[in-house]
Amino acid sequence: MRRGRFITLEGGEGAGKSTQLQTVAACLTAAGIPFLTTREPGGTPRAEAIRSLLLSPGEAEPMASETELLLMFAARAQHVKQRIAPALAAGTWVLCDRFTDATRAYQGGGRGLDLSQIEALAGWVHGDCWPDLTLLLDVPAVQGLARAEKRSAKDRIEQEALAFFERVRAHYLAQAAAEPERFRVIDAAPAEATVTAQVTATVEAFLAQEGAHD
Ligand code: Z5A
Repeated sequence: MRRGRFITLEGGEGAGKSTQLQTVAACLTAAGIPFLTTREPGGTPRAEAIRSLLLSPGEAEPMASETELLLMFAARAQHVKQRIAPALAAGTWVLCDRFTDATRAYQGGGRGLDLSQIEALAGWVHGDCWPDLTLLLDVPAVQGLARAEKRSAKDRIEQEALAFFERVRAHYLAQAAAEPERFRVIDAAPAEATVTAQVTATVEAFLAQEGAHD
């Protein structure tokens, strides 16, 4: 049984990850590849409960950055063990909206937490279970925030200042530059149809590289 491939979508607020996840799904369906779609934080009932805790806004008690980091990894531990690793082992491809690169960008780049501690947690929680392909949807923070604001009320993290999201973006781009074999940077600023065309071409190239077409 050939292990499934693990594909993630990353990017700042309103970059279009949820929208483009459907594009990737359509490519896999057309190629006859069995896959599941999921998201982080979340992806299982317990991990979704942790997501609610992480994203529910304000209240009287602020959330410490360390608490936020550990909850992201608590949700991820559950998600990897219950859903991602079994699917990959069974030959099913996994298409996930965010993964540990988001922790590096938000808790490392955005919050300024120690990156070596994030790497240690990643090693403990998911070992060598890393994505095979990561699509980084890159959009200026101010443009992405405007899209997200139009769509829904702000969650706890979305209430951060613009400078936070600019640090997140810079960190994502640095990660992509450091791991060019895994990352593909997609210009997510143009209209949706243009972004969809870029994503389709990128996924098609990956499928060809993997010999994954029927
Ligand atoms: N987080 C973290 O801090 N650490 C971690 O380890 C993880 C996550 C895993 C929840 O993530 C939060 O958790 C998130 C990061 C943090 N922070 N916040 N804040 P999420 O992925 O569930 O939430 P999100 O980043 O806020 O996603 P989003 O705002 O839903 O963005 P999106 O999925 O990238 O965008 P979208 O829903 O596809 O599109 C947003 C709107 O723009 C929508 O109305 C679309 O129709 C529109 N859109 C999409 N593409 C375009 C184009 N090209 N042009 C114009 N309009 C467009």
